[in-house]
Amino acid sequence: KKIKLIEVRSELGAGTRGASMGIDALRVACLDKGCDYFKRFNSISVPDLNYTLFDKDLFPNAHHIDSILSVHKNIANAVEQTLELDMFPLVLSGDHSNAHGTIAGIKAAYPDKTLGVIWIDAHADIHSPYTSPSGNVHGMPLAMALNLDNLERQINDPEPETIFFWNSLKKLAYPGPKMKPEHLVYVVVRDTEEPEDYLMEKHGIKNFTYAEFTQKGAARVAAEALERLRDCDIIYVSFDVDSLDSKFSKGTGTPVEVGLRVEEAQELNYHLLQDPRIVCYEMTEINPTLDTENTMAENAFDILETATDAILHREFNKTAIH
Ligand code: DIR
Ligand code: MN
Ligand code: MN
Ligand code: MN
Repeated sequence: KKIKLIEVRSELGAGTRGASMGIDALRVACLDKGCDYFKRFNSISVPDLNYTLFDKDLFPNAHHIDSILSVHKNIANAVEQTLELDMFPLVLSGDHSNAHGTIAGIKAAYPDKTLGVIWIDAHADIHSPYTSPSGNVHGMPLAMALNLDNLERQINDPEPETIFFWNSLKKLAYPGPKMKPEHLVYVVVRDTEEPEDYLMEKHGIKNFTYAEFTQKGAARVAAEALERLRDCDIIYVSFDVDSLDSKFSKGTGTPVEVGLRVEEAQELNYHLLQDPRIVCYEMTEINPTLDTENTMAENAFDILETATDAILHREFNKTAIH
């Protein structure tokens, strides 16, 4: 199976500007390391709408949610089309709200398959406009995919326009929930708000904490995460670079202490991506404007190369066996 790079520069969901340059920072890191990575794969760029950034106050409980709906439609189309061409969509994206567009595209390509998601992140990203303390949509993609408003923990009263776009996003590409809470697995989530804790507890969503990760090791965590998704036909892995410890992720909008080392992230991604059910991978939230030496993108690029090797190696194994 061939990999296709899908470049999504939208940073509309982030609270800090600059993640739209993350892909270019990865390209610079690649050149500086003398790699030919970006010459090896076809790539397409999904149009973004960052020029609407001046509208920030229009939707205080979900900034830019109007433009984000358009961006997600574009992402979903690109991902769906790539899967239908029997290629592997490897999404490089600005901010993590884009992951919902990716999930919508996967569901559009495989409406009858059961989708599992492995979310490697410092954050749970399961807010809605009703519960978000920041109004930043990169904290909401999983609630869109799961169709969760979490009104039990409502703290905001979004305007009708916000609710209109929110409901449109939840319905994008598929009329109901695109996945079930029991088919979501978190890795190293460690910076959550109370409404998110409530949902994680209510639905029994598994989070492999960093303490559990260091105790069990990457291989066992990967095996256990995949085993939890045993009922799933297809799996999507979403890698937010702030899953890394803040020592290695200065160039991201919301760095958090006590997270993965670069080598640990490589090992985790390598083991996960051995599973042939994984149909799509995403890396997100690289913001080179916060990073003077481009260290964030260099670390992320090392992880991207390992993840890519795992996808290619897995396909090689499959061909070798059959
Ligand atoms: C926080 C931060 N939970 C929010 N979320 C981030 O604003 O909703 N997600 N940074 O990646
Ligand atoms: Mn995230
Ligand atoms: Mn995060
Ligand atoms: Mn099940």
